[in-house]
Formats: sequence, structure tokens, C-alpha cells
Amino acid sequence: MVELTFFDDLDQRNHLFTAKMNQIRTFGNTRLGTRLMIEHLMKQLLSPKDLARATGVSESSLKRWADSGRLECHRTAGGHRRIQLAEAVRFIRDSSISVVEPSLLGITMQRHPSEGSENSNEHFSELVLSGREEESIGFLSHEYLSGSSFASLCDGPVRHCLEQVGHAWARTTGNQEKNTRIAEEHRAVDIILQALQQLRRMVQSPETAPVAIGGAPSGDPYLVPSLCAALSLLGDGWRTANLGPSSPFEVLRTAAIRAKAKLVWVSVSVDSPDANLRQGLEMLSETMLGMNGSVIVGGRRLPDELTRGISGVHTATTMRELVLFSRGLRVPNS
Ligand code: B12
Repeated sequence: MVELTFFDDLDQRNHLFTAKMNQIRTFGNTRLGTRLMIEHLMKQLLSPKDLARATGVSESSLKRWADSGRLECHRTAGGHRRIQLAEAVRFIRDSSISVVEPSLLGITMQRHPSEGSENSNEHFSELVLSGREEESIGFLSHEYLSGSSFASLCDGPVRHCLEQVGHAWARTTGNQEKNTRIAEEHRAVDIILQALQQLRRMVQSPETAPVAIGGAPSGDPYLVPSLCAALSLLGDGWRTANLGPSSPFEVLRTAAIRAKAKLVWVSVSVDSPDANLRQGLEMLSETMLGMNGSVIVGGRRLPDELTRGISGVHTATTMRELVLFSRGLRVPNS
């Protein structure tokens, strides 16, 4: 029986890569599904030539940087250099290099026409609300590759766009208009989830990174806030497992124990009885304190004062605050 693991580490990926290559050799590349699979896997490991074409930097410079350790690289059985997508992304961000051919990295990118964070929030909302899926996904990737953090993208364009959707929904009266707004809301959430998942693929934390786990409590259907928390922590060097919406406290607790988590986040977006929330948080905090870890809770519908007096439970209101708090806890996993 295959055991469920929370994390997909480099060894597993390389093992998967070899297994898939063997599978593909066996079947040949006549099947579309298999071809797509190999394309996907190939994009996770880049040759210096791919990265050179994607960034416009010369292949010889990249090889030199790879050999000096500035760009981390693995060797194939035949001795060829291969760079992980996450490492290529780190290198691009740290060196402030532009991406000229994003498709070679297997991602889409979209520049925004004018500078300034307000403009960029508005621009992203326009893209999402007009259903320009690829451009919306590409926009967040461009912002990330140009140096923005995941947390600032979640607190900025993502939150702003969904607030606009919520305001438009709240202003409607007629049934037909309401249905249009609901469709707009579902579509916007779908586009944003795709964009966040593309960002997620670009980063990989080392195996020694501390672990954070989280989700939204039972009955809370909101997908985006908990994914934002996972992404923000991942972008700041944590290994994360997002259990997503409607995750009972007991489930979060079990997962945290199993993964030896140092941090559990809980995102609250719907009203639920204070007593239930309090009881759940108390149980989580007791477990986490026993493992030298912490619980952090936030979200639109977190009642003020709810966490007062529960030791080991902290509150914050934004993804940037979550990241700042988490930095104080970061001790590598033993
Ligand atoms: C998308 C959406 C939905 C979708 C969710 C789809 C899905 N599966 O995810 C669906 C269709 C389910 C939905 C349903 C409803 N919704 Co709704 N929804 C929204 C919407 C547009 C976006 C929510 C979102 O994802 N925001 C994006 C996140 C990133 O932003 P955020 O939640 O503010 O999170 C930020 C901070 O709070 C913080 N944070 C969040 N979590 C955490 C965790 C930690 C640890 C920390 C530190 C920080 C933190 O950081 C985030 C980034 O800055 C909001 C509008 C809005 N203003 O948000 C309305 C909104 C929340 N919905 C609303 C309503 C009324 C409803 C319904 C009652 C509608 C209905 N009649 O059926 C139902 C109720 C569902 C339920 N079971 O309770 C109202 C709530 C009004 C209120 N009382 O507060 C809103 C505000 C719309 C409005 N303007 O009226 N909704």
C-alpha cells in the first residue's frame, strides 16, 4: 500500500521523473496524455539552454554560475546539468533578471502597464473580472518574478479583486443580476486559484525547512484564504500542507502531530459559535505547545477577543503579519 505523504521532496520528484521516462519509453509518445505528462515533467527540470533562452542570459554564463554554486544544478546520468524550476525562479528573483520567454519555464507571464500598487490591484481586478484567465495568471507570476512576495500579492491584488467581487454582489437586487454576480464570483475564485497554484509550483522549500499546516474550520467553505496562508509561508521558507476548507480541528491536530509541525494556521471566514472555535483552538494549542509549536489564527470572521487568554494561540490580520510572526518561530526541523 502506498502511504500518503504530505510533501513531495526532490528525491521523490527525481524518482518520479525516471519512472515516467521509463513509462514513456515503453508506450512511445503517440498518446497525447503521455506527451503532456512528459512535457509537464520536463518543464520541472530545465537545461542551462532552456534557462538561457527563457531569460536572455548567455548559456555560458549560466553554466559558469552553476559550476561556481551561484545557481544550484543537478547532473543527469549522462553528466548534463539540470536546474529545478524552483531554483531557476529563485535565481531570477535574486538576480533581478527579466524573463523574456516564460513558456520555456512552463509558465505564463503578463506585464502590467503602469507601476504603483493601487494600479496593480485595479489592473489585476480588471483582468480577472473580464475573464482574461491566462493574463490574470500571468500577471501574478510577473509580479512574483519581479520581486513581490507571495504575502503581498495575497494581501494586495488577490484580496482587492475578491473584495470588488463581494461589493458588486452585495449591491445587486434583481434575481437575474444576482445570478450574473454569483457566476462572476465563482469564475473569479477559479481564476485566482489557478494563479495561486501556478505560483505554488515555482517554489520548493528544502527538506530541513520547518513545517506549517493549516486550513479553515468545519463548515467554512472558503478556499482562497487558507491557500494564501500556505503560499505566503511557503514563499518565506516553510514547508506547508494546506488542508483547505472545512477541516475539523481534530484533523488539523492529527496532521500537525504526524508532520511534526511547528506552526498551525487557522483561517476563519464564516461565523461559527464562539464556543466551538475556542474549544478547537484550545485543543490545538495544547498539542502544539507540547511540540514546541504555535497556532496562529486570522480571517474575516474571527471574533475579536476570541483568542484572549488561550496560551500558544496568536492572531494576525494579514498574510504579511502571518509571515512576520512565523519568522520568530523558524527553527529547522530535527
Ligand atoms: C468568494 C466568496 C464566496 C464563495 C467562496 C468560494 C470558495 N469555495 O472559496 C462562496 C460562493 C462559497 C460564498 C458564499 C457565501 N458568501 Co461569500 N464571499 C466571497 C468573497 C467574494 C471572497 C472571499 C475571499 O476568498 N476573499 C479573499 C481572501 C484572501 O480575503 P480575506 O478573506 O479578506 O482574507 C484576508 C484576511 O482576512 C487575512 N486572513 C485570512 N485568513 C487568514 C488566516 C490567518 C492565520 C491570518 C494571519 C490572516 C488571514 O489575510 C487575507 C489576505 O489579506 C467575499 C468578499 C470579500 N470581501 O472577501 C464574499 C463574502 C465574504 N460573502 C458574503 C456572503 C453574504 C456569502 C453568503 C452568505 C451568500 C449566500 N447568501 O449564500 C454565502 C455564505 C457561505 C457560508 N457557508 O457561510 C459576504 C459576507 C458578509 C458578512 N456578513 O461578512 C461577503 C463579504 C460579500 C459581501 N460584500 O457581502 N462566498
